[in-house]
Amino acid sequence: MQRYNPRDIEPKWQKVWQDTEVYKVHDNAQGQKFYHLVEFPYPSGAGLHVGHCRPYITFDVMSRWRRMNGENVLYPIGWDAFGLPAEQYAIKTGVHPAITTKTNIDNFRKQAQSLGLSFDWSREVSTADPKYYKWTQWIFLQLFKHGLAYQAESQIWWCEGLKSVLADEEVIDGRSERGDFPCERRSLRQWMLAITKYADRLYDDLDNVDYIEPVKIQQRNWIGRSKGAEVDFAVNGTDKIIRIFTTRPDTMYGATFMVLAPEHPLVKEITTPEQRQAVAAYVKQTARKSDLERQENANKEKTGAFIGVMAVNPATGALIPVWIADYVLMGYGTGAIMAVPAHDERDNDFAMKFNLPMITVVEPTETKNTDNFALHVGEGVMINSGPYNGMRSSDVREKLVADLSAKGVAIEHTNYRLRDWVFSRQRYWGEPFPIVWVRQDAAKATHKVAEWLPQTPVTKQIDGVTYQALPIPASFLPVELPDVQDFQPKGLGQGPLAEAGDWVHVWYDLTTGATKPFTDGKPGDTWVEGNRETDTMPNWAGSSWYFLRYLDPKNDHALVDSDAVNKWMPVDWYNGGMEHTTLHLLYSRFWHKFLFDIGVVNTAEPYQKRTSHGLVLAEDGRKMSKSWGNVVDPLEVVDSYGADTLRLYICFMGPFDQTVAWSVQGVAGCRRFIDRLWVLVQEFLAAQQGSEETADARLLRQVLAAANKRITFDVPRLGFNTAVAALMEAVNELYRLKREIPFSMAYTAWQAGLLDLTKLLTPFAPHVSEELWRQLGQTGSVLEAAWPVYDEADLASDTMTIVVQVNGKLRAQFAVSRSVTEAEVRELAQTNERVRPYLEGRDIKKAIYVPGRLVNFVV
Ligand code: ANZ
Repeated sequence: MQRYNPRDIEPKWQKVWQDTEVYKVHDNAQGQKFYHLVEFPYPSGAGLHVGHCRPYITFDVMSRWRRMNGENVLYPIGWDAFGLPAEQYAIKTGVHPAITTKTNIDNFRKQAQSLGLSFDWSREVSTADPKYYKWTQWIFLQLFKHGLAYQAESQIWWCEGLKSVLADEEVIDGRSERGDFPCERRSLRQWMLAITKYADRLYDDLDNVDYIEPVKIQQRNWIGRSKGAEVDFAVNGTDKIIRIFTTRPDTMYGATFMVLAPEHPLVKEITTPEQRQAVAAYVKQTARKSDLERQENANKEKTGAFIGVMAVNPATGALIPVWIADYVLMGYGTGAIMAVPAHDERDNDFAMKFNLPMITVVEPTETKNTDNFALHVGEGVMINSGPYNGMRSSDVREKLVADLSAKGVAIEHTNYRLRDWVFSRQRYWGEPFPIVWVRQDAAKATHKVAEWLPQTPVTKQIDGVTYQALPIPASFLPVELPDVQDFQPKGLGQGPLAEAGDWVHVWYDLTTGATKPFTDGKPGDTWVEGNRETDTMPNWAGSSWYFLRYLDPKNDHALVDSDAVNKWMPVDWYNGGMEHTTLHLLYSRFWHKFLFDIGVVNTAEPYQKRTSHGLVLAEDGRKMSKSWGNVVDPLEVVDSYGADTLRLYICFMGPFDQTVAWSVQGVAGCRRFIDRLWVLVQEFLAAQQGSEETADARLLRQVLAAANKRITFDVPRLGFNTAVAALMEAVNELYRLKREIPFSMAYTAWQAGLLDLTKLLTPFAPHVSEELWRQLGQTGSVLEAAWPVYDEADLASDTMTIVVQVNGKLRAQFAVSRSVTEAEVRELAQTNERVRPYLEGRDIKKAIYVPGRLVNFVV
């Protein structure tokens, strides 16, 4: 008997599939389109790991299953190839990031192919390829032209360890998401993208997509839309105004003090001389804390400092003291609040700690909570609120704002937690900006250049001179990354590109946007001296639109052809990590909406459905980590057990969305299953076809129909584990049945059954399926076979299995409809050809019938 040897089978079929281009997806192929997207990997030096395998394999299973069901499925892959590690490696070793990236990509591709993933490799994209980033730059150019890319000096995260600016989303608990270095707030001039202009649409359109709820919740919280009002408080004895944001203007009469964020610009101006020292000490103390720490501290003991001045409550005219405290964040609202200690918990803690007055203005309508009647955070009826007494707090909210607006001191305001996206990095390995800085007094752009200019010029000042950002028009893209000798960032505000003198210092043509090296000498009248932007884009740029490039990866004239967009968009199902919810997922929704607005795409949302897979932990239940030596290398599993075993195990390991620990036993179990199935088919192949096929094959059909039904239900619902369990059960059943229905007596039925089984197995274990398929005499590829159709009737429970014994010994078994009579069952049992030989020529003394189960002939 031929043994199962994945080491022979798998490379053999992988080569055949590659040569015959089975995975190539054609836009015009028959069938309903389905776009399955998985997050493309960063091609690190470490190669593919188990974390990649879970989504890639399970969605490969689903893609294959859909194809067998007649759908035209796009399941592409590419490389998120810009980023820090390649650059850090270059700093250490001097090897150019382009070289390491290429080596890593080649390695990843080979590894992915060895898992039997059905990616259409002809659509592969790499974000670091100039042919690709040409279009990333083109999108930036469009954002620039539409006024959505601008420069601003803002409080941003500076990471000394990475020598780079980071976006809020890239800093967790005050440390960099990559590298885990401490970060601090600095004021720096940066490129910004106006994602906040899309805040409402990003928020509201979540109603129109099918994302798992935690993703929607996290995005809504991140956008953090809250409706309220801004109210102006005059600083007593000065002409200064403190503007606050509140969601509870109804509690105005209870505002007994004010709190500014320690870094609020007014603090320096209005602090009284006596308080200056204490205030400066407090400001210094809070500067080191991240916003998150400060928010967490919100539950701990309050700290703060009085700045020596009083403000006027515009509703009551009362003078109230002004404090600073770290629980008020500069980055939210206006960075200042009116404190209402009777109705806000943090203000309440603060008032208790510093002995500040408290006035109750909202009385709960239900029975009073006597334990802590001083603090009531909900709604109720107004008291101590002048003309508003007796009204409901929810009604007062609008009325009070309207009344204060009439006096010019309040305005309705919706606040967002979302900030504009800090879009520049002081790094080498990223997309250059298609921007040249030119002295503003010389920047009289016309023609082609004028077409790409925003309404409001983007400018910056250096040593008292104003420079304007001028675009490199689309026809000159890409702006390729120049070679540099030294990849080391140059410290605050300067990336390695700043050292690429010839590349940076150019002549710029104000009519066409063409550039020439400055050393060439002035080319003509319309040319002016300029310096290229030397920051690069963050690694989130290329991934914000990659799913569009798969549709038309070689197009040199457009980002993507509109026919391809019409054919494939939106992505029907996107799976990826929860950690990308407020980074990549939000960024790409923003870019897509912008591309929708400028007519590049036809849908307001890029992804119709979003799911997320659970983590895979090491066997010891901990995270896989090199330092613990518990990392599972998927390729070692392929090497010792085969890719099909790995695939089955990844599906079988547990519910898709739950964290599971790796189990070597589980892997071995999956391999045993394939071995058993293999042996079953080999036994069948060794059997002879009988002269008569008399056995009732109904039970055989029932086993396959049951498995089919289960898999068909489970796979599109992410029930990969239960789908594999159904296959395992089916094989167990077939082993049982082969004793009752010998191959020779139901040869055709077994053949059909095993072919069906092979097809059911194909999405999960394509290599062994293909091998068995051919062994069973088929010519085409099982990958292109249609998913088997089963007959509901075969499943129906209106059948029962009758066991036939002769003198207590099992002689046959058959299925009959439940509606048959006892006499009919006896008749069928007696004439069954496996029973007949034992009855012929003998006297039947008795025939015992156990209804629905058994007939025993006593002879
Ligand atoms: C007075 C008040 C009374 C408030 C009351 C709440 C309850 P959300 O819903 O998250 O938007 N706030 C405003 N700006 C702040 C800042 N920069 N740092 C810390 N807290 C700030 O929260 C809005 C509420 O958070 C605002 O409404 C303000 O406190 C506080 F019974 O104003 B409230």
